[in-house]
Amino acid sequence: MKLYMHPVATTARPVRLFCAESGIALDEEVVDLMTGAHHKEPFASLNPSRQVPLLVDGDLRLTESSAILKYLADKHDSPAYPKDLQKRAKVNEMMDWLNTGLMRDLGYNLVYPQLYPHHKRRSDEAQAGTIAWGQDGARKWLLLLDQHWLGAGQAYLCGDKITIADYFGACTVTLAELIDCDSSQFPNVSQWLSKMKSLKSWGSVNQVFSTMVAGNKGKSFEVVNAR
Ligand SMILES: N[C@@H](CCC(=O)N[C@@H](CS)C(=O)NCC(=O)O)C(=O)O
Repeated sequence: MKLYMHPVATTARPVRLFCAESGIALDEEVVDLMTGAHHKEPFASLNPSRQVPLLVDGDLRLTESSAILKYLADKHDSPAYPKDLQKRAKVNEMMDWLNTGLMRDLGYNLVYPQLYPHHKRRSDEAQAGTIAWGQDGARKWLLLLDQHWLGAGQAYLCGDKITIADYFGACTVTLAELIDCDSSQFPNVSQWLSKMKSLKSWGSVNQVFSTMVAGNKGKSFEVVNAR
């Protein structure tokens, strides 16, 4: 199995983390997003959406990090994607919530427009409006994550056991670190993230990401504030 990825990519990190933690062997190939390798052949034909991650398993070509996690968990019979219909539905719910809510506002409207030139809006007014929208949305989703999803005192997003939603969610939430956000203002999120960061593979999988976080510390960003 081959995973086309970039080590900083929010959508590739959960797949790599889950595989590392589960002992799933992956042949990894870096697609250098910084030099535009995803717009060039051979990658552009392999994934016409020109995004990572892409998993190739025999004749199967699979995009979408959420779908890749579910496929790999099923293929390897992982307890991190429960077979029980209702437990599985809750994991799916959580992953959709993260992907369509938090990721949209935190990633596409707040972090990416501030970090990546091709996500920057065309005018200062559009840029400021996008960022303000992202700040409001990200605050709303992070408060919900803190007080609703994790607020019941459970250890992980879907109960007392780690699931693929946690791998997915931890990599989405830590995106905020790239713009120097302080997660301690969301205490339940912070506690859960500490658990995720204590996984034995967290450090190695997130090495390049952590270097980028450290390099952005102290720079001036519009951040998320709980109030
Ligand atoms: N919905 C997709 C999104 C994939 C995605 O946004 N990938 C980013 C990296 S995190 C990418 O490849 N971006 C290329 C670009 O911005 O040009 C997934 O979850 O896999």
